[in-house]
Amino acid sequence: MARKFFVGGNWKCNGTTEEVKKIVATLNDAQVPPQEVVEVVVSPPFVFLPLVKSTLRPDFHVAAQNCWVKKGGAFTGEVSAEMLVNLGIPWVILGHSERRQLMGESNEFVGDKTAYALSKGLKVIACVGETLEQREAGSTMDVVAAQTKAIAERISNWADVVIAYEPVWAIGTGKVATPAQAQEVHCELRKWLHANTSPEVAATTRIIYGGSVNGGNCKELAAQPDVDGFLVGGASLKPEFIDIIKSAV
Ligand code: G2H
Repeated sequence: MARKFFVGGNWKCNGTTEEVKKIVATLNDAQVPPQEVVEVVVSPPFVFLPLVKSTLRPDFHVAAQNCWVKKGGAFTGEVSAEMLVNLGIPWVILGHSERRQLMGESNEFVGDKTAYALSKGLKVIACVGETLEQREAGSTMDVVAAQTKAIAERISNWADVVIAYEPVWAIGTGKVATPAQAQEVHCELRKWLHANTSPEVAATTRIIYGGSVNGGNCKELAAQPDVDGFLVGGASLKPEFIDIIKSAV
């Protein structure tokens, strides 16, 4: 089964109401390949989710950037999976390196969050990736495998998971992985899924690349056989996000 190209826009902690309306207007006006060819999901900060959901074109979808690890309650400042479902938000990004590094989210915590979000009916963009020190120490695949294993041990429904490989050294730095570097890790990750989940999961799970993707480098990355799309940060706030969506074809 062919894997449908997936392009996510992670707006991170950016935007005002006016800026969000402008980005949505640009997306709504864009001529892009049909949703049968490319799945587009944008992820604004929590506070803008209802606005974006209610104004965004219907062929694009919305993701939250995080959610709480279990049912809501006395967890000040958190947003639960149930709340996202209640708002009609279909996707959530979990385990982004900024949360792993800045908020201390462990592999196990990200695995628990992924399992809980899936159990509530959310689809998950699960992020993995190594730091520069880990890459230089030759442990890229060990790190990525351990992050993926913590998820694999807790879930069985891979149909609602997209894995985002985001090398930490490439995030927001302008230092994009080369197409060969991305392909190498994506291919190894797919082999890991084959050995540790099932051949079907390995063949069908989308593995997307994130880290300084822009309108200029997306085509070559998209041409790699195991790169099934992108998670885009900085460039998803700009009109060049449209060019990145178009790299699907
Ligand atoms: C990686 C990416 C989006 P950027 O974090 O998740 O951000 O494209 O700005 O490197």
